Amino acid sequence: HLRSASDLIRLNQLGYFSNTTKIGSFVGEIETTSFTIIDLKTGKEVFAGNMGEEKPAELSGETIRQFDFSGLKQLGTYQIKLDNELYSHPFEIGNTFYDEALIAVAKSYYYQRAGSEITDEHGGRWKRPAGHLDQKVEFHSDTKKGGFTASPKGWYDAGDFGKYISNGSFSAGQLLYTLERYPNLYPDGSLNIPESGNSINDLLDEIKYEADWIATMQDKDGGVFHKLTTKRFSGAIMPDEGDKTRFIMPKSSTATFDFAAFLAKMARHYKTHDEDQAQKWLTQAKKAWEWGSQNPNVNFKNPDDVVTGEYGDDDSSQEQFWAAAELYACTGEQEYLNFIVNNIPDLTYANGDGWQSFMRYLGVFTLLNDNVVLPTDVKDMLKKKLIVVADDLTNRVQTFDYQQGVNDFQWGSNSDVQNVAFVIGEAHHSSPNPVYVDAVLSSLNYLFGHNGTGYSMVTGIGDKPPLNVHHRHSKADSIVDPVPGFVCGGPNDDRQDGHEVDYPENASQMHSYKDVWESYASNEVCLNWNAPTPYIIYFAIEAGKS
Ligand code: G3I
Ligand code: 9MR
Repeated sequence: HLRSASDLIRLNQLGYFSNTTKIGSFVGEIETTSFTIIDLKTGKEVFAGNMGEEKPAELSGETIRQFDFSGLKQLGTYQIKLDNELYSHPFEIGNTFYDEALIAVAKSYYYQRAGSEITDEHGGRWKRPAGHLDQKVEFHSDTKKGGFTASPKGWYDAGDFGKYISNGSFSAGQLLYTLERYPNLYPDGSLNIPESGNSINDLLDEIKYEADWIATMQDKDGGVFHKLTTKRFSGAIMPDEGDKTRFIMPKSSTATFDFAAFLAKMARHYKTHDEDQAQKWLTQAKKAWEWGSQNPNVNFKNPDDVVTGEYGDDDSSQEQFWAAAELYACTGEQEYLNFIVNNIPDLTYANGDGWQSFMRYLGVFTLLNDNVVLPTDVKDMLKKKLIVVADDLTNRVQTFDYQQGVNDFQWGSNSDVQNVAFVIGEAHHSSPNPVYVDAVLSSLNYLFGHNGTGYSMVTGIGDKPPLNVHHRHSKADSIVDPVPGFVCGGPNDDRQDGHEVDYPENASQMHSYKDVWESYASNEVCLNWNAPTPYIIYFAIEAGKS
């Protein structure tokens, strides 16, 4: 009984849980104020309701009416129907509709492996030869080192083939935190990667592939090189076709602290599997901390002949706080505790808070873990601050057009929406509140189609996912479907690619998105945009059960 879907009805294209709130939106003008829901198995109407008042959705520049169908609890597959002519994307009411996405968003990291063949067994249609072995990488002249070093493995950052320490550490750290919260997520065998069957958690195995690269990026003095990239971006080629020289770029304070934080965290997670390896990482992390503490203002700027991603950030204090938190959690040493109590960060969320500032939350989450011993007043204060910011974020979610936490859409806005949900999710673990659950669920609704673009924002997932992401191997292989499981950047009001992309005239913030390869500013994929996703999907699955 499936009818073709209209883009004017926006909802979570995967589904809704039986007992949670269910909201969708209709965009545009229509005579009717009522809606019905059709059961696709029988073709029968099983639910009827009235849409809410028309309201201007400023961020998308549209008029929308929202409708609430929380009353429909019967498991099944459905379409919303309006005025006998418009049908929504099909969606489920059930318990398993997130299962495929949960696997895909973590599996995406395997597909990003540098220096590794993607095999038929583990990669299916997206198998490919290894690219960028990085066994002999040249030091850029600005490092003043000369010569070469081996820096293999790790994940490609995004749609490009660079490897960037800040973003790699931050993303891997957020994934590790997810395992701290949900240790049973992605057990051995669940991701079908080459390490499956070694009795170690599959996501942890995947993260180790990144850790092995990250650990190569430290200089003898403890400082950490910012990135490993070519001088310019390549065209849309397959990884194994890259033939331009790759360079180790100069050191930075942010990369050094991110490295320290991540490797300390990794050491903690890996101790039971390989004590020696864990000890090596911890030693490296401590050395990085020392260098960073003595050199907190070495800000990275691209050398004159380099244009690849800068990941510039002139304030390393958030990274340093995160590093102190992880090193303290590992060692219990006074030096790190002193830093923490003297540098408690402001957790207030501000528009534009992106990857540069999210690390402070990671530090706080680590410190709030029951196993981490802190003076009681410090722990209480951190908890209070977390609740204050979560209440503010929840309020934002409830206020903005499609119940998403963001009203200022910049590069990678989909990650901002998710990181807001992540913080709210952590507040819920600290102080359970049904309002927090609703806010996380509605952020996921946004991600999977209840938004101003009408797309489910994850490749291969949902009825209308992006097909033309800015991801070089997805573009260069001859397969129509992009490599699955990637969250694309999402609406970006700055439209830095505007000279190449035909955005709608006077595009609103939410319409500053285009599913075309050229749109690197709205439709690229990136490690850190996928990093919050496993957590929030799993949070939702747990919430849906109760
Ligand atoms: O912070 C300012 C904000 O204060 C201002 O209001 C706003 C409006 O112009 O701009 C904000 O800065 C933006 C910054 O992202 C915020 O994070 C810059 O304009 C914007 O150009 C910058 O984009 C970064 C982009 O690289 C270009 O350098 C993204 O954050 C970053 O995620 C992205 O990362 C790239 C890597 O460089 C290369 N690999 C792919 C990856 C994903 O696209
Ligand atoms: O393709 C590049 C993408 O991977 C980067 O994230 C992005 C931002 O640094 O830049 C893209 O490259 C574009 C370049 O910055 C400007 N000219 C067009 C390039 C894409 O075709």
